[in-house]
Amino acid sequence: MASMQFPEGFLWGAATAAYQIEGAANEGGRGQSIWDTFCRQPGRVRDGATGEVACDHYHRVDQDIALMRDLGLQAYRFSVAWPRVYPFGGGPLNEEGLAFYDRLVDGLLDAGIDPMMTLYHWDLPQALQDRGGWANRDIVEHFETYARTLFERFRGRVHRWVTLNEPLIVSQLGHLAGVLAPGIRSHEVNARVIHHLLLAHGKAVEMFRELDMPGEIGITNANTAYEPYDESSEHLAACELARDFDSRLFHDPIYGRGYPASVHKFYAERGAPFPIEPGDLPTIATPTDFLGVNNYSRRVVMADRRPIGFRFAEPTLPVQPMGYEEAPDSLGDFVRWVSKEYDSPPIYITENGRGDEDGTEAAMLNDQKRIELMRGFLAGLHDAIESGCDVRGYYAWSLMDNFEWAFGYSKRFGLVYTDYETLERKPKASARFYADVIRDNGLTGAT
Ligand code: IFM
Repeated sequence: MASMQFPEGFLWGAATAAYQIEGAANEGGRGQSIWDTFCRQPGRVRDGATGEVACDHYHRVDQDIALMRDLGLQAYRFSVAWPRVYPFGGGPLNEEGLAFYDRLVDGLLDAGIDPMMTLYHWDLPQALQDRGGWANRDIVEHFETYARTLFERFRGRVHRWVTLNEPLIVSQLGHLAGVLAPGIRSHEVNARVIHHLLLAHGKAVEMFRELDMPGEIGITNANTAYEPYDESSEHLAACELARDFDSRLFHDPIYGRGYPASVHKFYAERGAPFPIEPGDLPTIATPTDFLGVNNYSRRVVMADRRPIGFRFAEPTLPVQPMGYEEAPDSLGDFVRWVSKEYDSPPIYITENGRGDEDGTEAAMLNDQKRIELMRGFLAGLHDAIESGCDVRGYYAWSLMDNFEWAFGYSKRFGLVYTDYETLERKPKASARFYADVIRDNGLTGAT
């Protein structure tokens, strides 16, 4: 492979999320989250797994920062557990929870690693869910209070901020399919959830500007690269519909276009219109500094007569344990699509990676398939940058194996192996591969 150099100053990092790694679920004054509740409900999470211990990052934060430094990471994306900061969502602030993130952020800065803080990565305080969660408009005000607390506390120390992680998954899988917390299946609820997630994002960005915060703020969306089954007009139209429901839904409003008409109509016809109030759409469209892109794969889209008008074709590429096609081009393809669609926003790849089915430690450590796929993803990303896309950094998902939501601990996404018995961390072959990528600022023939 020819050498592929990334632009000077390109940021190389890795990502995690609070509930997936922290553990210490009942320590440090942390309140309950919807994931604590969901995990306790029989049959919701594979093998009855919970995030109670997870990777025990809460107690091993110094060791984990040293690990990042050894890998040469320049940046680290993590999320704050809302119930650690506000155990009941609103009400009393938990200083001990904030102190944990002080320690993390200061440790990262001391190690020369740039922190990217995500405000919400799915662990809503249960107390707020008890009052309707994201379906209740009051949540927006609670999110504002929470965001302000973090902005004021970490001002000048954290320069890159993400409001929400993958609102599409929160809505679709949490409130429509019901396979993630809080496990609701309702169009009516979901329409409200979608709108309030976007509004909370917009309010946080407005506040960031009002406080004249130094640094950058954006949202991270979940994305699939969609390809039409063939070039016929019916499949092309179906592909655009898939993009409306899964891609444009959480991008169009942010970029000032309001909701895609097709999605708007779908919910309105089900008696569940988006509860838009005057001023909401301009707030949601408050300009951001970057777009966070998460991508793992592609889907081929076909026309279908069923209600939405599209369906996904059977995979033709090898399928990973997560069910995703092994599609190395998907990252570059999506970045090219989103750049063209929204006038080339600055982009950080906030997640990208591959999940292995749990197996022997030896097999997990020698993760050649991950290396092969990452190499392909990065080659595609490099191509997209060469063609003019403004991509500024890449955060591999994930730093270490962790709690993969409804899959429990059965899927391993880490560059670093987690032994869940001893909680020992062991860098995989992919960690060494990635350390070389970082050192070389790209892919070299020898990598
Ligand atoms: O583990 C998740 C993460 O929390 C959100 N994005 C996808 C990852 C892999 O499934």
